[in-house]
Amino acid sequence: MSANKENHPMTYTLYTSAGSGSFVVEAALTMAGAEFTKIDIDMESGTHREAEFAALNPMKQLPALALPSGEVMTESAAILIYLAQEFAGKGLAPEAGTAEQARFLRWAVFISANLYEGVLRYYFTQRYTTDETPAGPAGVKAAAQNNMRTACAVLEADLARNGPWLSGPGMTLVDVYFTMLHSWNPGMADTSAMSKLNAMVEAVRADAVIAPILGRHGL
Ligand SMILES: N[C@@H](CCC(=O)N[C@@H](CS)C(=O)NCC(=O)O)C(=O)O
Repeated sequence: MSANKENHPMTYTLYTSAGSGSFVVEAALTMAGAEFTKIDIDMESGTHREAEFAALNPMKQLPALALPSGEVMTESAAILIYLAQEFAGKGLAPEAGTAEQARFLRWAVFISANLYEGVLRYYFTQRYTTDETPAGPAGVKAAAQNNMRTACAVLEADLARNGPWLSGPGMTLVDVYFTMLHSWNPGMADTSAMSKLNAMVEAVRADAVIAPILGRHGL
């Protein structure tokens, strides 16, 4: 499982588990046409919490991506931004220095900070409270959903102004990133109030490159 700078592979190595946040990194590498190998981490049996993986990502989370240099990157949004820069011109993100790229960067961090974080608060509620009464976790879940609904409303309003995609005239990684979060949807939004986001998600789902990766991840 190791990735070290002395003895590193010449390609990217993606530590992955079906249905996890590794989906969007796999999508990015595929869109880029990058060579990569995958190492399956069995999250159900807790392999991500074992010492060998924890040495790569002390947060014990996926995705993790070993670069050809041997450097290991974590944090899905940072990985997407890095790959977009490494594979400029492959349609992963708008061109650097444009208004569209500013929106791409904004939404990549926004989705990570608000939606990914909201999903984690929803599914791993017990980590976010020391209140062990039934109301403790229930309140954290409800607050997470409220926050995600607010974030979706912000994105929906932006699509109304600049759509049909979140950045640029075509699909980029932020649309794929949102689609992943949307597929985990723990009641993140009133779907009738997000028709533009829903249409964007349908378009991502119909994309010939992305559809089979979504299928492999069961998303
Ligand atoms: N901020 C991280 C969050 C990653 C994350 O929470 N990944 C989940 C899988 S989707 C995970 O590994 N969870 C296992 C755990 O926290 O125990 C990112 O954006 O990459």
